[in-house]
Amino acid sequence: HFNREAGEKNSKLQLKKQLRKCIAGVSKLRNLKKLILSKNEIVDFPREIQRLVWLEKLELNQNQIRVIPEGIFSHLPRLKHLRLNNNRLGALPRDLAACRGSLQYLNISNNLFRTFPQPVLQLANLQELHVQNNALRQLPKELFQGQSLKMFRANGNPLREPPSEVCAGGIQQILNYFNQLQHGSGQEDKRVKTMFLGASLAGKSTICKSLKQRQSKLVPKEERTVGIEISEFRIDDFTFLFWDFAGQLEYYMTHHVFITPQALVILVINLHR
Ligand SMILES: Nc1nc2c(ncn2[C@@H]2O[C@H](COP(=O)(O)OP(=O)(O)OP(=O)(O)O)[C@@H](O)[C@H]2O)c(=O)[nH]1
Ligand SMILES: [Mg+2]
Repeated sequence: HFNREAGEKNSKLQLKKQLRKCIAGVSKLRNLKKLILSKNEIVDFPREIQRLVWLEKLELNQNQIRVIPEGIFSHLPRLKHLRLNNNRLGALPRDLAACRGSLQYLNISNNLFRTFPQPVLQLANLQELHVQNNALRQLPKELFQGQSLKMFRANGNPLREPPSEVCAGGIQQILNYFNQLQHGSGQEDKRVKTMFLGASLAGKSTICKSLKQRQSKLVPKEERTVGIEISEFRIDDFTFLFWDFAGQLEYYMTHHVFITPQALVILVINLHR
């Protein structure tokens, strides 16, 4: 039970592991600057919080919140510190952007985010961001292009873009990665290793040659491939590095050394057989 008098005296309210689901009346504490509601069993985001316009610090971590409705953060323009970690969130409301001038710390780790929440990109003064242990595959490069972010944690996500290995290196590594993609040394980034694999006499060299000459070009039976024949093939500014493997058994021994994961593989099969 909250009463108004109490609210005018106190600027901080901490209720950990004490309340179950309901904090009705908290908005009477008009002058509240810090509200800590960690480790409760809150399921529905307490809408009353929108009335606490002086709030600077809000902690709702370790609850069971799935959704934050629109229209809360637009009333909290002084919010500096927001902990939402260890909930069931998959998105953030658009009006979080209203905290763009104030919010410095945001923790949304240990939630269910599959895509990066776009409203975070609006937070121009964000210094510390925690997104660990979600289901993020991609991070937007805009996040790292601003000047404010000093500390970023993203471990425990199935990241591919940038790869987890890059993210582990920190903000500077991530920036370098994006910059390299953007200004990549032209040629180098547009080379595709292309491997022609298949049984002996399957028609590998025939397909390889036909692609290069842009017309069907049967390789005579006597012209068996020896080892690996490497050639180039250009389409616009892409260069395909063709690796035409010999199909004869005696060459199989060394092939695995050249078969690399980052490549386009064309498996040739003789359908006639
Ligand atoms: N009719 C027909 N013959 C083909 C075709 N593709 C390949 N051949 C013939 O099949 C034989 C083998 O073709 P290659 O392209 O040399 O096959 P490969 O797999 O490179 O052979 P190795 O390098 O020796 O393993 C040649 O006599 C080709 O002319 C096709 O699509 N149709
Ligand atoms: Mg061949």
